[in-house]
Amino acid sequence: MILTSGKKTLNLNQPQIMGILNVTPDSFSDGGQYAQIDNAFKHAREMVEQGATIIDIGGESTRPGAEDVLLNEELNRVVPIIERIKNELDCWISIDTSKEIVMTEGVKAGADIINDVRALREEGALNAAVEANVPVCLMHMQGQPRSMQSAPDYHDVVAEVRHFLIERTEQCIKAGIKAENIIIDLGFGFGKSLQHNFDLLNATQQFISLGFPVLTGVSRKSMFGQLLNRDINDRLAGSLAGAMIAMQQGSKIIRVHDVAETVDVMKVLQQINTFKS
Ligand code: PT1
Repeated sequence: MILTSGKKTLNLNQPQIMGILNVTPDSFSDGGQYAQIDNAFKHAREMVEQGATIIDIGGESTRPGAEDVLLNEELNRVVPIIERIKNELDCWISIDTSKEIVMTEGVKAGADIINDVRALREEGALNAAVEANVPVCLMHMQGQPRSMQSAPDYHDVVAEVRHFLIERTEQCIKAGIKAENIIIDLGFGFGKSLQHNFDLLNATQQFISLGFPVLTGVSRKSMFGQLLNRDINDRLAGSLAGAMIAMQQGSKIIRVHDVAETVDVMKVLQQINTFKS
């Protein structure tokens, strides 16, 4: 299975590591805009050197409790760093946004993938993604970031998330997104309890069988905080175990903070597995 964006290709017969680059104001020093871009760029370069083949750039925090961010603020955060990475690094760039205009301007600036935690359900987003004609990641979320963790509720979490992703991929294909450009994501931590998250992780294979590449994002999330009683900077071992469980079932894109360590896990798995396409 090969993912294509413009002239670039990505081999999904083996897992690819997506490095997380947050460009929200609290993520980097406030030594002015140039210093922020420079710090973000150095972080991206380090992740590529460690083996990330995709850098996921997000200017809106979607962590539980996060507030919305204004359009111009988000654009000012993401466009300059996309341009710099496009010019100076050899990797794919993913733009993590739900906003139509950020999708369009992000792809214009050099993004190769649109990553939308709201699965193109915001006004204008689906149309922007069709026009952009690049791969898109469609994620499941119950509720909205600000309040999604207050009372996650499912009768059968695996069946319901699967049903959502089947319906949403069909709607997107009908609207003009190419089937070969669709990536799906179970949405760990997005309106899910501890048990919901682990039930989904254990059911990854049931999503692989839908025929779309599966992206897994569990890095440093509170599912490990709760299970292991670890704060955010002490969740590496849990996150690596989670990444391994996902990769073993066939997840092809792993979204992480800790690139070098996750690449090691991937290589260990590669040595005992020929990854299925
Ligand atoms: C994700 C993801 C994302 N996660 C995709 N994009 C975040 N495709 C941002 C917690 O429980 O999984 N897939 N973009 C970050 N969001 C969260 C959510 C961070 C929950 C932390 C938690 O701690």
